[in-house]
Amino acid sequence: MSDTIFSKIIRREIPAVIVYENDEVLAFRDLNPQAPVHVLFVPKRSLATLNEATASDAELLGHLLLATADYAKQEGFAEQGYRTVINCNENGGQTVFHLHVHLLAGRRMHWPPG
Ligand code: DGP
Repeated sequence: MSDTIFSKIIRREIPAVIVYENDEVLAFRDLNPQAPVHVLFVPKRSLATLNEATASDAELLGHLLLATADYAKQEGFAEQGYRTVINCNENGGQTVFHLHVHLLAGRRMHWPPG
């Protein structure tokens, strides 16, 4: 199990603006926001990258996506739209090796992403 800055946020050892939590998932504002809303959804049980996920993690991955959509609906921007991103390893631009979903909203997104 990887111990990263996100594990420390989950354990409340370092501060973060926590916006959503349930038994499996914690969500907090990204330190370096790329949109008016930029929230990171992390599973409390850490996987370093999406590559480490196995069939036994299917429920956890489901919880991660459901929490993201739940938050978007709760905050009122689900209808207008948003983007979710999972970066994986070097070419994917991953810098923190605790699996996380970026939720970006509050502006029109561009395609293709950079
Ligand atoms: P990624 O590149 O997909 O691994 O995204 C990591 C994100 O984590 C990046 O957008 C910046 C954010 N981040 C890094 N360190 C911290 C931190 O200490 N607190 C918070 N809230 N976000 C962080």
